[in-house]
Amino acid sequence: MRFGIAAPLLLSIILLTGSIDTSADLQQEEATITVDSTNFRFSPPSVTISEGDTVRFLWNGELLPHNAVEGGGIFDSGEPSRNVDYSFTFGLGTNGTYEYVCEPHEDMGMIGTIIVEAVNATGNQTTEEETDETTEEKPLSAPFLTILTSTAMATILTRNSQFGRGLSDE
Ligand SMILES: [Cu+2]
Repeated sequence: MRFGIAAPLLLSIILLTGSIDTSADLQQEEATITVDSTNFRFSPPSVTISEGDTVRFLWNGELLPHNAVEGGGIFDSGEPSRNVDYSFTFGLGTNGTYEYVCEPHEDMGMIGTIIVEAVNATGNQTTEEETDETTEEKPLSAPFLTILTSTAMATILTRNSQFGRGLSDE
């Protein structure tokens, strides 16, 4: 009995986690940008990401204070600092090319580029289909139970009448 319940449960867990993993891969990737050993360059100087992805400016114990400020004001890591951990997520509809600078070192060429590519939101459709399949399976058990119950009732009724007839015959 336990196995009979455990098997479908395991299957649905595998299906669920499988779909979660796929959507996570599609929607959330992170590109980390640091400062290279010259102290005046972002590394990598150019990244290509997709809508929904995050850029993370991350450096620790740098010789000089840096920041990352997008030209159009889309993002701004704040005051230049030797230690920065600043993340920015590019939402849907933000596809395009973005240039950002390190304000204290812009003149030295500390400029970076982020290319955001458009994404078609197809990842959600598989999740909806899987939900439909699960709900479709449930109504099947109701008619089956009705048939089973009426068959049992008919058998009992037939036996009772036969037994009754048998009694009266003797
Ligand atoms: Cu800098």
